Amino acid sequence: MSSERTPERLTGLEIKSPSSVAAGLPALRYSLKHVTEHMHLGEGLQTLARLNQKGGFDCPGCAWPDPDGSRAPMAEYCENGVKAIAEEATKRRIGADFFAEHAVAELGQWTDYELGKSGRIAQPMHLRAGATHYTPVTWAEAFGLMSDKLRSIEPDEAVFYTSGRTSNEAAFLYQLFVRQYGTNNLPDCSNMCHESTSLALAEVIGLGKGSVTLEDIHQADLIICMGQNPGTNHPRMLSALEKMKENGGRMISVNPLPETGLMRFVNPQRPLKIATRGTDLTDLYLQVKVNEDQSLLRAWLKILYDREKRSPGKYFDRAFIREHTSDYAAFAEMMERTDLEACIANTGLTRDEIEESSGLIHGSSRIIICYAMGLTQHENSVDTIKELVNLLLVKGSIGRPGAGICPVRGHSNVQGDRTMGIWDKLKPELAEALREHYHFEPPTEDGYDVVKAMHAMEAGRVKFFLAMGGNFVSATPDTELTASGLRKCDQTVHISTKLNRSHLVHGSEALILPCLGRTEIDLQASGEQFVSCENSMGVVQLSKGVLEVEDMNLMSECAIVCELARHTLPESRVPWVEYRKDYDLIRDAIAACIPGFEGYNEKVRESAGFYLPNGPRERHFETETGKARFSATELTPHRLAPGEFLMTTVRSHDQYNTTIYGLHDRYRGIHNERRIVLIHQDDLDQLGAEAGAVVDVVSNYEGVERKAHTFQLVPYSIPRGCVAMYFPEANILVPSGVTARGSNCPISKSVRVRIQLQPKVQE
Ligand SMILES: Nc1nc2c(c(=O)[nH]1)N[C@H]1C(S)=C(S)[C@@H](COP(=O)(O)OP(=O)(O)OC[C@H]3O[C@@H](n4cnc5c(=O)[nH]c(N)nc54)[C@H](O)[C@@H]3O)O[C@H]1N2
Ligand SMILES: Nc1nc2c(c(=O)[nH]1)N[C@H]1C(S)=C(S)[C@@H](COP(=O)(O)OP(=O)(O)OC[C@H]3O[C@@H](n4cnc5c(=O)[nH]c(N)nc54)[C@H](O)[C@@H]3O)O[C@H]1N2
Ligand SMILES: [Mo]
Repeated sequence: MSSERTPERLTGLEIKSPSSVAAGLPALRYSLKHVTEHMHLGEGLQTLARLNQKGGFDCPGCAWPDPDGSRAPMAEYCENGVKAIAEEATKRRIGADFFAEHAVAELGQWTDYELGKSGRIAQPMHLRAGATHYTPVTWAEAFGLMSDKLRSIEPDEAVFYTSGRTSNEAAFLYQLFVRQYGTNNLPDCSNMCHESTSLALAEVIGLGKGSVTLEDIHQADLIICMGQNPGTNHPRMLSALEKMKENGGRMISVNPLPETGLMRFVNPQRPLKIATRGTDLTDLYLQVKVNEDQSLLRAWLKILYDREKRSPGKYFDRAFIREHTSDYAAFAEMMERTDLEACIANTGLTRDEIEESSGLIHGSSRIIICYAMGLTQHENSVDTIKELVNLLLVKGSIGRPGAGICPVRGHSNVQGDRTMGIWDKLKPELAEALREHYHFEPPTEDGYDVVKAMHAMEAGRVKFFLAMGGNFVSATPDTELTASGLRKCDQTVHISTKLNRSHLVHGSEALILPCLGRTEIDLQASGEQFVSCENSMGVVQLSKGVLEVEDMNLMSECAIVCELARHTLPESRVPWVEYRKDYDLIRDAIAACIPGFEGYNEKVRESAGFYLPNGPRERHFETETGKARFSATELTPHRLAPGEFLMTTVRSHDQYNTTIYGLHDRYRGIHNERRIVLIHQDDLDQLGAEAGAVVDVVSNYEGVERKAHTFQLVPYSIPRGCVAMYFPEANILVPSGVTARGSNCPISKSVRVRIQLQPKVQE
């Protein structure tokens, strides 16, 4: 078995009933367990106390904002934020001895969970061409190896990936270096995440980001939460939803799975409330079929449109439409053609459910739509997101308090990295700024995004791959193709905190460069440094680590980029040495090159940080028409062949993307196993299988059969014809030739699959 596949061993599935309530005491208990597993309790608690506090560090978990935009004392933390910190602040170390003991091939047989648990990478490591083991290397040698390679190839033969934890400062330097080196090959995790959002929203509201603030969430009349599992992935969002409910707001949840976190919440930070049964969050739960959200939105719009026609001005906000929007005629024409019954049938929901929810929408004037991966990772995602905006536009529900669009971001600084210019495209404004400020001619041609990079590697067009964080082989679709591509590179390099599969699926030669994490003190020649991040609502705040790391030979991400640039581009006039010494100078450069960062150094030192400019929030839409744009797109419902299922991939409650904290998915009642397929009981019966049956899952796109071996069926509340599996185990099934139209995002949330029962093994 090759090392890119997660080992196909079963670990002992236990099925319990799903939880009926999120957070509360169990969450507190589990977070403490994670802390004590990795750290001494005292130190652990001290670290937690500094989390998201004034002068503290930005939680490396999700990108949800802090209350009131400030890192107030006793700011929020959550079970999964605590796990993220414990994972990073672990006292376990791996270095020369560990890598001498374990060959790369052996480590390839470890599960992701086992790899992650090994500890922090404590020194730079090198895998020589043909070697079986990583061996220690000095930092100077490592920079020499990389710069020699980079100087011997064409810039477009190098690829520079970024995950979303990288700070603004490091991201700005990184893209500056890569562009001065001569390429726009800057794929990032965003290409697999909210790329569809960035594209759709830029086109229709003039900014590829959300328009709401945390305060807006509290004030909304109605929140529609679609394709998102905040109880697990953005737990601090639940306290905002709790406030919205206390203020009399309502919530509709749209999700094929009944996610516990969306139903009821007991706030662990309001001990008095723990004693009570908590807050009911969702008023109406719509278990839509996988990827039929666009049909649901279209059905709502059709109902409202027809009624508006009968009673003009009663259902739509005519004044808003007149003053602030364009392209209404094309939208109206599409509505005329829309067949409501067909839309309803596509969703798998009942007419009553759709009527009731459209009633809630009609009765609300301040509406916010929150959404995440359940909407962005499909072929039609860009269109679905435009449909979300159509709904907000007819209601005039954008650019005023309590209303707007809220794409909930993933990685804690994924939005900031994009703001800093990490993108396979170079905006003309940034090109101009780089030219003016640094006196070089940046490349103007688009580079590779994630999927293009995978295909270029596979075609042998990439010689050098550098990852600023992340786990490329496991996070990307089409695992075997990615792995084969990585193996064709001359040199693969990872700037990482923890061991992962991408260190084991490598080019002829490989390097691991261990870096400081968010939680750690970053000491440079001019003293202690801090960095900054942008959260999901466009607030930029500083982040300063608190832990000392004297027992590891680490460098900061900023310092690594400066040294790599200095070695690779000796003639560069960028002050790399000074930037490394004093991050204030990096921020001055950002202020000079990126709009919205004027006075960065002063503003970021204010405890609440600062908001970046946001046009849609002010009803200022910088689109081609100068207004918010209606869209008219085609519906593309799924028509499955007999025996086919539409498979969506989800995160368990015990993982951070490809980092597996544990084997339990407590809220969903699935324990001790990740190799599972959630399936409707009737579909299970139809397959002639029982709960726990062992199966292989197969997908077939463009004539390529992809097979995931050895998964267990779990009967679950999910629409018929749909199944769910965990990311990253199921990535092997996700094609890379078929992607989201326009954004090229992998279709991780709607893959057509077949299920093959494995013959029963005699016991
Ligand atoms: N603890 C923790 N926190 C995280 C992460 C983590 O892995 N662990 N990851 C971070 C990152 S990078 C991201 S992007 C976010 C991800 O946050 P989410 O987007 O919440 O993550 P997913 O688990 O991918 O799940 C999406 C939800 O969409 C639903 N869904 C699946 N298919 C469909 C569909 O077709 N339609 C609809 N309406 N719903 C669907 C699933 O049932 C699930 O509830 O979280 C961030 N925060
Ligand atoms: N099937 C399927 N595939 C998906 C998704 C899905 O829902 N389904 N989701 C997609 C999404 S939304 C995303 S964002 C991507 C995630 O893709 P990535 O961002 O590439 O993956 P992660 O698992 O978050 O990366 C984890 C690694 O980052 C390193 N790391 C952690 N902290 C730091 C740090 O501070 N600095 C540095 N330099 N390294 C650090 C550690 O070594 C760790 O092993 O996956 C995508 N893939
Ligand atoms: Mo993400």
